[in-house]
Amino acid sequence: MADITFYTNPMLRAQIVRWMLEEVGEPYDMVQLDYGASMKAPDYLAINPMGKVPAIVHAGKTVTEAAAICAYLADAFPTANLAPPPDRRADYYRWLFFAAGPVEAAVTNKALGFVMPEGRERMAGYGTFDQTMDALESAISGPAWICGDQFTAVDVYAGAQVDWGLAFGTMPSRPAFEAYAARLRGRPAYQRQKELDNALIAKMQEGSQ
Ligand SMILES: N[C@@H](CCC(=O)N[C@@H](CS)C(=O)NCC(=O)O)C(=O)O
Repeated sequence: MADITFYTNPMLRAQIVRWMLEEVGEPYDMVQLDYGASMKAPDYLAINPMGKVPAIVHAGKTVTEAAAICAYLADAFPTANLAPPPDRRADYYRWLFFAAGPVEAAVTNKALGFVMPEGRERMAGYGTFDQTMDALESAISGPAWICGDQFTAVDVYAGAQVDWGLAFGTMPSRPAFEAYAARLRGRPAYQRQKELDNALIAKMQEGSQ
């Protein structure tokens, strides 16, 4: 039995954590849940009271929230080199929290058709969708990664949002987003994640026919 248990359904946000686990390179056990019964069953609600995936249990500790899991794994396995040293984490924290808060809210609200009441942008942490996209673009426009030359957990989390946003048309196709996504898609861990999750999705779809 591995030290990490990964709770997933391969369709959506849990893919972010699978990618992070593949970047870390430690063994993990996987528990696949369905959106109906098992994700809302008492056993799993004891792990994540939201009844949502992803979650991990590592060495007896539970972590939920994809961004928190990415940051946690980077710290728990420092030899993977997926977090900057503590005194050089300004960009790392800044954009990790920006992606988990404003970006997530702006993209979800837009995809769901929520229209900001006129003049209420100041009340929303993300201001407007366009402002949020402009700020995100400023973070990912360098030649390499958000923290400079070092690829880190923030590239997995924010990067997954850009990758999915472009794939599903929920983010604008700007040249900087496309170039960043192309760099991410070249990573072996990204490719392993896609292979593993796509195989699970194909199996689920076979089962439902
Ligand atoms: N804020 C959570 C969101 C997790 C989330 O919304 N997961 C969705 C899948 S993408 C889910 O499990 N939905 C099932 C449900 O709500 O029943 C995170 O970032 O981990």
